Amino acid sequence: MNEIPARPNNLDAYWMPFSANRAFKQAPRMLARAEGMHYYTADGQEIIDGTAGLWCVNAGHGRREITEAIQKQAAVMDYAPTFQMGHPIAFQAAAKIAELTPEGLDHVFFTNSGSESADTALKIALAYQRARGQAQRVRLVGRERGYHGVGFGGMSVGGIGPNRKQFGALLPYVDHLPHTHAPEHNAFTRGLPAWGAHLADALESLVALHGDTIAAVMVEPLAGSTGVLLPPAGYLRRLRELCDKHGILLIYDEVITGFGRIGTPFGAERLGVAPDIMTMAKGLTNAAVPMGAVAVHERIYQAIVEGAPAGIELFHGYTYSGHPLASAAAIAAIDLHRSDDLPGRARAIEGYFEDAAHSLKGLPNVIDIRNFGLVAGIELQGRQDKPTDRAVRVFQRCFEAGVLIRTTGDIIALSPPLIVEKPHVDRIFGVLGEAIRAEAA
Ligand code: PXG
Repeated sequence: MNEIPARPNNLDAYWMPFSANRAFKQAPRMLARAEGMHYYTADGQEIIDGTAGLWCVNAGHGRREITEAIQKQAAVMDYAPTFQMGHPIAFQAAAKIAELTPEGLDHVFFTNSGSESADTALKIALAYQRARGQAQRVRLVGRERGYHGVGFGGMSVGGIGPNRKQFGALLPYVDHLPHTHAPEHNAFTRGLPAWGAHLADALESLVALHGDTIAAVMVEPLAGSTGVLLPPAGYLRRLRELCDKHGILLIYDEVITGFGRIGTPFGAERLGVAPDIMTMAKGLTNAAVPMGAVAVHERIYQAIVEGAPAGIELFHGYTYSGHPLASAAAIAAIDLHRSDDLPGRARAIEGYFEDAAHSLKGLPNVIDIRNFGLVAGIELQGRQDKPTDRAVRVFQRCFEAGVLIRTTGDIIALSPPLIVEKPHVDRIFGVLGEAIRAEAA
């Protein structure tokens, strides 16, 4: 068997995603191995994982139970179609997910990523409105700074300018709510900010403008990749009420908040407001095999499936929807989620994590710190001439010192695996604090 070299000598062929390819290929940073809370570089340097990969390795790296489930399934049946036929493990995985989702969200459509989950959720929302005789509801509403992946639906409903500007006209009939980030009112808040519930009322203005043509609103219950933007207390309740009042579906993108990240299986529970449709990915399989899913309320499934003439009810799906290896990984990951009580572990350490995050207050250029569950955002004052540069350099310093953090703009985001322990928290924030200080010197 050919061994894969830890340091490949041809870096040209791989066009890396969301990366500065030229800079990376000048000074590559290679991760070669992972276990528990750590990555290891090709040189054997230990790097503590402050971000659970990309918000996805919630149970920690290299969990034996998941690896073995994948190996076992690969030996039994590598692949089978799910169009007009089935295999038991996909049904088992769907049932496991449905046990974990909020009441009523009992039907699960499989995808392979968060992006596909976002687009699937939007398509289901449109199909539902049509099925219930509201075909005029063709508009989709997202939120500024929202991230729903990179498909045309998620990108259009998403609200991140740089992710959109290379790609032309995007989807028509899309509008956006204002984002909820208001440091002038909420800087250095611990937990949900008090100011800003009324920002949900912007949906009333959109209804005034567009009448009964809005099909769905999609938001992250807590926005992660755009720099940790928290929902103000009462905001989601208000959004829910307005959606109900106006016949609009509420979709939560739980790709980051799902599977224990904020102390309950899904964000909907901790935040106390349930959606009609929920997307997930990442922690679903602990990222060991790509998989996404969309959980849908009984009412929506019934309207689309029971309401259709005989034959295919929803003209949507992927070759790999319910892939056997991904299904095996999902079942094992959800079993671990329960047996390790990952949401409980996150809750048990979130206070310590919060204190550690806020201990960075007062360091040079730190203009805001915000946190919820095992998510923290530390916002730096960017350099006027070179936005993002300060955070990138802090990232590099941390990496060299053996701590993986994530940056977006001049915001640092932390989201460690939910198995994180106090000494890991001390180390992550200790190294980060030193890096912020050194960068100001
Ligand atoms: N929705 C949300 C809320 C996400 O955070 C996606 C959809 C898309 O998922 P896929 O699997 O298609 O990538 C995401 C992904 C970051 C970062 O640095 C965040 C994501 C992806 C990559 C980097 O914060 N989130």
